[in-house]
Amino acid sequence: MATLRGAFEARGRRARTVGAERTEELLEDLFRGLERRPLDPHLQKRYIEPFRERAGVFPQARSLVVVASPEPPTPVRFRHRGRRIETLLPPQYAHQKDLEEATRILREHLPPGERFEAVRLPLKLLAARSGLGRYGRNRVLFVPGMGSCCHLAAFALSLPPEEETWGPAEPLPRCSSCGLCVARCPSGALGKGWHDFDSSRCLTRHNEETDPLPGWMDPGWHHSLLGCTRCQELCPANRGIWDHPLSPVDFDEEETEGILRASGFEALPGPVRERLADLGLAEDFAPAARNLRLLLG
Ligand code: B12
Ligand code: SF4
Ligand code: SF4
Repeated sequence: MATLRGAFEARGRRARTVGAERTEELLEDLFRGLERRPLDPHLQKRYIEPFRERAGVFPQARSLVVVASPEPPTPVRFRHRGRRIETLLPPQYAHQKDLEEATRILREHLPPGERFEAVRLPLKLLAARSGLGRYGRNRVLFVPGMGSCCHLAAFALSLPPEEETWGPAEPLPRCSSCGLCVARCPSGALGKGWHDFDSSRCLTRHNEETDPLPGWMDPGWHHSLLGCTRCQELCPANRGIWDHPLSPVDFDEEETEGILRASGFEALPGPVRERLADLGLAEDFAPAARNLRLLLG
C-alpha cells in the first residue's frame, strides 16, 4: 500500500508525519521563543494562546501529518469609474479547495475505522521541525518546489507515523547572502537578524482587521485586498513560482461598486459572493472592502 506521504505527493502536495507526542515539544519550543521575543499582544491572544488547547489532537491520536499545498498568488482585477485596478492576492488566502482536497486524500488513504481531525497548531514550526521546509528571513516557510507559495495545514491521525523526521528548524541557506525581503518591507517589520520581526508593524497584522489603521501607517503601503506581497514577490527562492499566478478573477464596474457599498458579505449578489468566497474573502469581507477603498484612493 502506498504511503500517506506518497498519496499527498501523487496529488502535487508535500507532507511529513511525526508522532502525536511531538505536540508538547512543538508548543514548548514556540512558547519558549515567544518569552524571549514576544509577539504583538493582539496576535498573541487571537492566534497563539488558542494553540495551548491543542484543538483537534484527540486522545487516541498517534501521529500528526503536516501538508503543504501549492498556492500561487491570484490576480484580482476591478473596474471603477473607468479605471482598471489590478491587485495580487497573496498565497494562502484562497485555500478552501486545498483543505477540501487534503481531506479527500486522507479519507481515500486511511483504512476504514481510522480517524483524523484538522488541528490548530503552529504550522510553520511543525513544518520546519518535521523537515517539510525551511524558514526564510522573511519569517515565512519555504517548501521545495513551491517556495513560499503554499498553504500549510495539519491533521491528527489515529495511525502511527510512517517515518519520522524531526530536528531543529533550519534557515534557508540563500538568505545569508540576500536580505531583499528586509529592504522591501514597507513598514520596517523585518529586521536584519533571523529573529528580528516586529509583528506589530506588519501590514498584515492591521489590514486583516477592521480596527482603524494606526496613524504611522501610510495608506499608500497597501497594495492587496488582504495581506501584503512585498517580502515574497521578488524573493529569489520564489523565482519561477511567483510568476505563475492562478487565473485572474475580475469584478466589473457594477460589481466593484456593489462591493464598496455593501453593508456586508450577505448583502452581495450570489455570483459576487461566490467569487469572493473562492478567494477566501467571505469571512474577511469587511477588511477586504475597506482595503479596496484604500486601493482606489
Ligand atoms: C499569527 C499568524 C500571523 C501573524 C504573525 C506572523 C508571524 N510571523 O508569526 C500575522 C497576522 C502578522 C501574519 C502574517 C502573515 N502570515 Co500568517 N499566520 C499566523 C498563524 C495563525 C500563526 C503563526 C505563528 O505561530 N506565529 C508565532 C511565531 C512566533 O512563530 P514563528 O514565526 O514560527 O517563529 C517561531 C519559531 O519558528 C522560531 N523561528 C522564527 N523564525 C525563525 C527562523 C529560523 C531560521 C529558525 C531556525 C527559527 C525561527 O522562533 C519563533 C519563536 O519560537 C499561522 C497559522 C498557523 N496555525 O500556524 C499563519 C501563517 C504562518 N501565515 C501565513 C502567511 C502566508 C502569512 C503572510 C505571508 C500573509 C500575507 N502577508 O499575505 C504574512 C507574513 C508575515 C511575516 N513576514 O511573517 C501562512 C504561512 C505559509 C508559509 N509558507 O509559511 C500560515 C502558516 C497560514 C497557513 N495556513 O498557510 N500571520
Ligand atoms: S528575499 Fe532573500 S533573504 Fe528574504 S527570504 Fe527570500 S532569499 Fe531569504
Ligand atoms: S507581509 Fe509585508 S509588512 Fe509584513 S513583513 Fe512582509 S513585507 Fe513586511
